Amino acid sequence: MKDWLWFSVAFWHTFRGTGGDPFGAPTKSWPWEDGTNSLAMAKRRMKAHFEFMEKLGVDRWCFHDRDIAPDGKTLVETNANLDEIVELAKELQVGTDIKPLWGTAQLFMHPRYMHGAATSPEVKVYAYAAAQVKKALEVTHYLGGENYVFWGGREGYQTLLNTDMKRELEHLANFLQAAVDHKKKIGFQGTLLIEPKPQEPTKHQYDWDVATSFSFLQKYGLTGEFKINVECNHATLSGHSCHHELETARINGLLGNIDANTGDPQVGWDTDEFLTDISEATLVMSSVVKNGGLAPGGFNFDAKLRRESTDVEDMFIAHISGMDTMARGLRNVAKLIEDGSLDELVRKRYQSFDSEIGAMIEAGKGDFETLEKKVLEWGEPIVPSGKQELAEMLFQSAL
Ligand code: XLS
Ligand code: NI
Ligand code: NI
Repeated sequence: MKDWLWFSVAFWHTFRGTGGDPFGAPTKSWPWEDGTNSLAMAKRRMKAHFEFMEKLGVDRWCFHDRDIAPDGKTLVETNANLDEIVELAKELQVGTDIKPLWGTAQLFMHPRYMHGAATSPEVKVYAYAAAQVKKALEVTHYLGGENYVFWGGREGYQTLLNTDMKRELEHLANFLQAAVDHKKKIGFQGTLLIEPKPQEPTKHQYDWDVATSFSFLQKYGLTGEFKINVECNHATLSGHSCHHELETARINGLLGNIDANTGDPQVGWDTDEFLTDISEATLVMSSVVKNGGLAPGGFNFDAKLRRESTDVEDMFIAHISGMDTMARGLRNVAKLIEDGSLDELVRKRYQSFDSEIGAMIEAGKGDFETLEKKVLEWGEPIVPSGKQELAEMLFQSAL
């Protein structure tokens, strides 16, 4: 199980989540917090984070540059703060197997990014974002991180009336290409990942879903340099199931990482809940197994405690429950594979394409004239049952 399930703690939710929401004040008061955003506090928090990971037995973590260290007054000061915390994290990693699953730059919180980062109409903001990603790539590399994620947050628009979509997409593509170049320059071997999300906070984001992101990568010649980080809650927001997004990524050779969380279909917001649904986890794990695993990616718990969960113990319960759910999903997939009935049902459903004509079509040689002749010879096709209820029954009985 350990080979299949690489778990990661998301620093921003677990150590910077306050329990606040648009209508309510923060609810958490962790014993190590002093209510400031000082460098000393950032250090104490990082130590608490490592203690948490060690107690939990998880050896991967994910972070944004700005969650782990406070902003300074200038970029120089901000980078110096970051260096201090990264140095501490590096020391805390010594003698453990702990390292980042991925790092990323937070390009959405600061007011300078109100129009976007790489898609901002302001060239100075584009440059600032570049400088920030440069540094974030370097520290991820320094900490032995295995991947680097791009999730823009504000790379989209509220209305096209004031937006030049073509220019923004081209800027974004150039930005990502420059990130690839810098990655190679510093010798970072990790995978670069794009994390699709349809909207929120902007009305429309350019990386709407896996298929949209894939066509963007293709159009700008970036395939081969990027994989996809599928977040289940983002799938919900784009009107897809997580399974659909995972399969779309997988069959295109793009499945690199999973932000293992879940949303609420009745809330319509990235609620980032821990995934505890065994059926959902089984579908997720079936894609992972078909993908031959995710390495060097894994499962990042991009999930937060509910506002009402305020005990330190709840941090443990949430992560343990998230891990157990994925593990049970994996077990169920093993059961389904060993039983073989579901695979057999799918195989049978397409077996007419194993015929001579079917093979011809699959080889791209099914010309319309030949097929018309066949129809005249065969007559009206007799179409067999799709066996959907049987498929659902086989799936459910493995849970
Ligand atoms: C937000 C995203 C974010 C990314 C990292 O919705 O999920 O948390 O994973 O920037
Ligand atoms: Ni995410
Ligand atoms: Ni999200």
